[in-house]
Amino acid sequence: MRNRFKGLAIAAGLALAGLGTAGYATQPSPQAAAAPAGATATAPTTANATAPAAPNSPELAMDGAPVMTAQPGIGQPVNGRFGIQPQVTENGKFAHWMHDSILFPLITVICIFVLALLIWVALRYRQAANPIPSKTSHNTFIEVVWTLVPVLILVAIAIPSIGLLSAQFKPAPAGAITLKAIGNQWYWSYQYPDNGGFEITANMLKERDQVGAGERFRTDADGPRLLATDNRVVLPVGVPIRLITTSQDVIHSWAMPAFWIKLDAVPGRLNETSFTIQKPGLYFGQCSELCGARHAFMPIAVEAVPPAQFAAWVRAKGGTMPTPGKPSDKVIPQPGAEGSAAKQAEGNAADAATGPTQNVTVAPATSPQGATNNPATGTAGQ
Ligand SMILES: [Cu+2]
Repeated sequence: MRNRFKGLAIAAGLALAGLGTAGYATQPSPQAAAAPAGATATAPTTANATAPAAPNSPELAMDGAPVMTAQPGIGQPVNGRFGIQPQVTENGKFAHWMHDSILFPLITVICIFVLALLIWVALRYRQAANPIPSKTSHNTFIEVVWTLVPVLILVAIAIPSIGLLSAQFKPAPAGAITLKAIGNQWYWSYQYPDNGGFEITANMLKERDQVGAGERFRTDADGPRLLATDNRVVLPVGVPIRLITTSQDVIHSWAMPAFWIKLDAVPGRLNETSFTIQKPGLYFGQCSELCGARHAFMPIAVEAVPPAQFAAWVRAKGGTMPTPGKPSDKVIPQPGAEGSAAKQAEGNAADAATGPTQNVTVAPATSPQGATNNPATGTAGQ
């Protein structure tokens, strides 16, 4: 009977999900053709599907394979392991310590204490062992204790907790590099407004048996299944990052467990936080706000590299590095606003014609988007 009910619930869920996708398919979205997973087998192979990866990218080796590969247990989940991923930001380290040293021991002690009380009461005061119950109804001392002790425990937790909360919303300091993450159904696109405003698109890499001939598929060098992306977000180590999120369609959430970051990406709105990555490495995260049929297939891969390598990557993408020491105080335009990335790009190109600025070509990264059928040059964030 329970199984039958479970079956019914699953069937109803699937039916609803089907209705949802049917609705999306009617929209004139560039994703519409790529949305159903099964469609990839029949999708026509576009001309750039077989194009080699950009050879001038410092992220890629000579054969086009990623230079940085995932380390076991770092920046990704591990089979059968409990707990929080190793943290590489200050807030993350503090939160990890708070979880392991305060919250978890406290929860364990309280649970064991309450369970022991319950067992003791059930055994000691059961009818057979205690035929004539006491009529005691008040005990001032015990009542004061069971009010005061929980209050003190909560205050002890609240002090570090509120500190962490405020640290998570601390604005980025001067000299921060801005990363603007834009959620799309169902992939992420990124803009680097402090670096010439170039844009990259990151799609999940499919498995070998899910792509057509000649299309790019995931290898172990790219990262774990469902977490590896075709283009990684590259960020410098030791430099404050201002993360700004927004969305093109529905609410997504940019979540990176190793950075202690989870920031909702809301259409028509900019959310902001900041962090500094302390260790080079490859870190994986996922969209963490239920955003539709392919919610589970829009991973995030961040490659944290030394600042010099970041600068090389920015130049390879056609971007520029901000003047050292100059605060990054650029006003980030709302999506669709007059000063959005494309408009700024025009401005930069005009500067290049007259000023000493170099490498201001803002041609978006051309990467083999054919494998995922997403547009290489989207209108994301416009
Ligand atoms: Cu999403």
